[in-house]
Amino acid sequence: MTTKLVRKVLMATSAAGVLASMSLLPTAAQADTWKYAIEEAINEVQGVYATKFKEEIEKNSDHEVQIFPYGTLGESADTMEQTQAGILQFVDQSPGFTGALIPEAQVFFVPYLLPTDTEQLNEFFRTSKAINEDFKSLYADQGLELLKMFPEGEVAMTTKKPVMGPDDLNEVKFRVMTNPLLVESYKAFGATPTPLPWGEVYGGLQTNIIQGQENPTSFIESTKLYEVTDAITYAGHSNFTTAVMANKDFYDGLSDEDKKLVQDAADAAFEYILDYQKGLEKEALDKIKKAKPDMVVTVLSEEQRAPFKKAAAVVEDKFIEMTGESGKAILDQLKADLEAVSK
Ligand code: 6CS
Repeated sequence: MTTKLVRKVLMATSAAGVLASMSLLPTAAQADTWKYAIEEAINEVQGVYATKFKEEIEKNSDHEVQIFPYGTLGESADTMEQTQAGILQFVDQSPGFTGALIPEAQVFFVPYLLPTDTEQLNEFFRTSKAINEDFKSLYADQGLELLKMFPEGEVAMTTKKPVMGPDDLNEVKFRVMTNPLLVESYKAFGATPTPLPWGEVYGGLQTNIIQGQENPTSFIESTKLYEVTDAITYAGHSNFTTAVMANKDFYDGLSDEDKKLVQDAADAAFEYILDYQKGLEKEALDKIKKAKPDMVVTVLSEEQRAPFKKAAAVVEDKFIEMTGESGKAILDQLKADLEAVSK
C-alpha cells in the first residue's frame, strides 16, 4: 500500500469509529460496571446495604455494580484513596476513618450526642439537615459525593475485664478507629487509646497488644471478636455511623437519569438497612452468649454512666478546638436536628 493509501484508509476507519461512537454508543445510555468497596463482609451491615443498592441499580438500568468486600482492596484508607483517584466509583467509609480527611466528620464521636432510642435515631438520620445537606459540601471539597449516612448499631466496649466505670479502663490499651477525637474520648474515659486499622484488631487482642475495643454487637459477633474478649459493656455513649459516597467527578458526569437512579438506589437501601437491623443486636448478643457462656455482659446504670457523661463535655470542647467555626456549625445544626426528632 502506498503511504497516501494508508493515510486514506486510516482516515476512513477513524472517521467511521467516531461516527459509530456518536451514533451507536451515546454516553448517557452506555451500560457501565461500577465498582463499590465496603469496609465489611458481604453479609454484614455495609454488605447488606451495598447488595440492596446493587439490586436496585441493576433492576432499574443496564449498569452493573461490582462489590468489593473488606480486605479485597486493602484497608478503608486504601479504598478511600482509590475512590478519590476514580479507580472506584463508590465507597463506604465510616467517619471513624474519615476524621483526618474531613475533621468535622468526627462529630459522631462526641459521646452521648446520638439518642439510644432506635426509632428516634433512624428519624434523625432520615431528616437531619446536618447530615443530608451540610456534610455534602464538606465531602464535596474532598472530591466525594456523599450519598448516605446510616447507623450500624449501638457501640459496645469489649475488654478482658469487666468495666463498671472509668477506673476499670485504667491502663487498658483500647483500640480505636484512626480518628483523633476517638483518641480524646478514650483518654477522657480513662483508657490508653490505640488507633489501629481494622485488620489489626483481632490479632492485637489475641496477642494482648491491646485489651479493649468498641464496635456494634452484630459486628463483634460476625467477626468473632468475642473469642478474644471476656467482657462486653454497654455505656450508651455512641452509635456506629457509616457513610456511602461516590467519586464526585464520576457522579457529576452522570446523566440526570443516572443521578436519579443512584439517589433512588441509595434511598431504597437506606430504608432497607434500617429495617434489616431491627432485632439484629439482640440476636447477635444471644449468639455470643451461647458461644461463650462465661462472657460478662454489663449494661451500665444511669449512675454508672455519669462519669462517662461528664467526660463527654471535655471531648466536645476538643472537637471545637480541632474543627473551629465549621465544626461548631455542624455540631449546632446536629443538635438542632436531634432536638427536632426528640419531640
Ligand atoms: O472497627 C472497625 O474498624 C470496623 N467496624 C465496623 C462496624 N465496620 C467497619 C470498620 O472497619
